[in-house]
Amino acid sequence: MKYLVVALVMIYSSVWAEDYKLGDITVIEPFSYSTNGRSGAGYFTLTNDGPADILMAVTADFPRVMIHESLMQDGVMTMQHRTIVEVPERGEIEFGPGGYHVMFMGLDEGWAEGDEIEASLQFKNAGALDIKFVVIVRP
Ligand SMILES: [Cu+2]
Repeated sequence: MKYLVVALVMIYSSVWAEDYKLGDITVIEPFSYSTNGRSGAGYFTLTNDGPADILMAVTADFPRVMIHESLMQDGVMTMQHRTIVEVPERGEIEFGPGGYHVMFMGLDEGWAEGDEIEASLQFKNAGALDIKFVVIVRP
């Protein structure tokens, strides 16, 4: 029974999530939450098995795409624009709710579960990595 559960979990996670690799950099399971609004956010875990690199930009087919970091300031959650994100040598960066995220602005229509949002991560050393954020329902 235990093995069946493990197998089902593995099948489930492989349906919506994919990893993307470029040299020493791996972007794990990029995802977004469904939205009816004019903006959406993208999340992933990024690991680096090599020397330090810099995430210089994220590009996608929306009017504005930025890297943001959510921070608590005087008890209020604010979003700050980050022009770059340093990727430490043999390190890991978490893009997730309440922290770093890719902000997509000026959406024509919302995102629904199962949509795939194409984007490209531009690294200073590694180059460009095309990924897809899979849209899931906010838990
Ligand atoms: Cu933001």
